[in-house]
Amino acid sequence: MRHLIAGLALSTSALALAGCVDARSAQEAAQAEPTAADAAAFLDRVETTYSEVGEEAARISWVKATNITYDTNWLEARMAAELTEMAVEFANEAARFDGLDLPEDQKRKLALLKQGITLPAPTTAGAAEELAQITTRLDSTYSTGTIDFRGDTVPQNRTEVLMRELRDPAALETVWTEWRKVSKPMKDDYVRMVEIANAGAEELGYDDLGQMWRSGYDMDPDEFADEVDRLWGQVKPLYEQLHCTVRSSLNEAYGDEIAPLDQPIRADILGNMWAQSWAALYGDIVRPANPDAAPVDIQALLERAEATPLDMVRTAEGFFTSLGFEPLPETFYERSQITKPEGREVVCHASAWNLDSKDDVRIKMCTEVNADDFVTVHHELGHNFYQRAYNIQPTLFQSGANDGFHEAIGDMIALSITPEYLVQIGLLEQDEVPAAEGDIDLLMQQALSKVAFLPFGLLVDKWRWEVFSGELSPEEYNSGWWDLREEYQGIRPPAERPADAFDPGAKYHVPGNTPYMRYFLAHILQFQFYKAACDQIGWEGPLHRCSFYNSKEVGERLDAMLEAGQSQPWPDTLELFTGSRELDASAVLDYFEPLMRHLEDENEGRSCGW
Ligand code: X8Z
Ligand code: ZN
Repeated sequence: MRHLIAGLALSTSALALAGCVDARSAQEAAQAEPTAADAAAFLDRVETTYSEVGEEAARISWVKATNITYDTNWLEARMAAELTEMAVEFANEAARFDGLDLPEDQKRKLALLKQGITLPAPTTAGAAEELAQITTRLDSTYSTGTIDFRGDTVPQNRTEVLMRELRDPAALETVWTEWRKVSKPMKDDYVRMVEIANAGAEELGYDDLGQMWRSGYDMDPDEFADEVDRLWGQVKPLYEQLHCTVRSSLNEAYGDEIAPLDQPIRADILGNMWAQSWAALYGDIVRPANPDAAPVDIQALLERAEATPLDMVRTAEGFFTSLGFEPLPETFYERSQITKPEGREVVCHASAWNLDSKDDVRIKMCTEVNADDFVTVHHELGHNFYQRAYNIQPTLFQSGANDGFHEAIGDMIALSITPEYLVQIGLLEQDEVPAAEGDIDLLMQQALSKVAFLPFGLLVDKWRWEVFSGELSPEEYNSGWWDLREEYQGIRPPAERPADAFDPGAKYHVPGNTPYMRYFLAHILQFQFYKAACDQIGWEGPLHRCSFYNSKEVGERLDAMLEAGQSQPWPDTLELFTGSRELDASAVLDYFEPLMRHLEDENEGRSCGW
């Protein structure tokens, strides 16, 4: 799911038309001092153009993402180039109205035009085209990448399953290392891409692209950088406790050679290709504290119910409709890609789409029946319900309050997947609900996914910010990446990395150019939203036991937050739903409070840290 402006496309004919009109009016307008009426007319023209071309852009991207071929790559690259040129032209034109006394909504739209481009190109001839060819190539290289493993050719999405399920360190190291061979050839393209996009950002008045990305949060970009550090400071003690206990469990499972107690953890033994979620360790490596009251195994429940991927999506939709949201249109089910199709290359990384800014919403996933994907279908539908809610806004306000909000909605819903909720939807029997003594295990399971993610969510863009600012030279891209991985996550590669490796490229969002700080924010915000929803229903028990399934009151307030889209600064929207104007990780700490106490006890006497 891309940002509106970054995702818009243009057909040749539409471009010719828009280009003609743009050129003439820009010349005319440039001759006179712009007035408020000129600004209003300009914004009308931009919004009309974007809403017309947006649908075609989205359809081209959809066709490419669900069928990667030479031709669909070609079409997407051309579309992306045209769109970048157009967005840059609009951004430059928007600057002409700086200093005019305009209504708030118009000022906001003009500001959004200036900072809403993910990868700007400079106006130099050919730059947008070169940039688009590079980004299309990077994206396809990732999605069509395969590894050789035990005599098989394994596609990208199956490598993730191997990392989750294998327990032989040598095999894990092979899969992990092989997958990073796919990103090695991306390096030169990435270096060139950074040069072009930085030049584009500078033309638009930013120091570099990182500063431009940080400027999308209704606050000073430097303050935003401080803000994420402040949030990290709030949750870091919890992460350190989790790290300590998991390292100790790994040491018991694998011994001192593979998992020594005085070093960062080997990145390939954490159950995930990027060590961003450690949930796969729960059970056999991170053992239940109370085996008699162990938490429910979602995958086993889904299998017992013979649930298909489609059933999983319908269940997630059911949560939203229980809050009072309209059901998804039939076209959602006709047109979505729910499972990986045979016989063609697709982008498996999950995404949610808004094709026409009306009701043609879809997801694109390669869903498998497991607990991770059960959460991911909720995540993706969160995007779709957000998109549908803000379609009432003018085109330039059709986006999340900030990108962290967009990523947090479905996850906030998924936090409500409690044992009691599973009983309500018939996946679990009442007498199977684990006793309260099992809560530590339930929280451990959640922490392995949500708390383990936090430093990863933070560091991906810390790395990109350093790359964009030039603090890291191309020769230092990989070592700089591992410095951050060690500093924040406390992990290390299984063996020394080759000098020419480009390990950040092995994570989808780097070749895909999706900013990543949104996920860090979302991992804080989802708990803030969830706690607010639980307060709204008057929940008084432990936070992690709360489910707001069926609450029309929560639904109404959620809808109000979603409908606002990007029409006002995000603190206003946050206040609408939570009563607070600040990002705050204390809901994370509240949620995990019993686990934190348990971990502190368990880790007593251990030497934690790295
Ligand atoms: O990319 C995603 C979503 C699509 S927006 C599946 N996520 C991040 C990731 O997979 O790295 C969700 C959590 C973090
Ligand atoms: Zn998402």
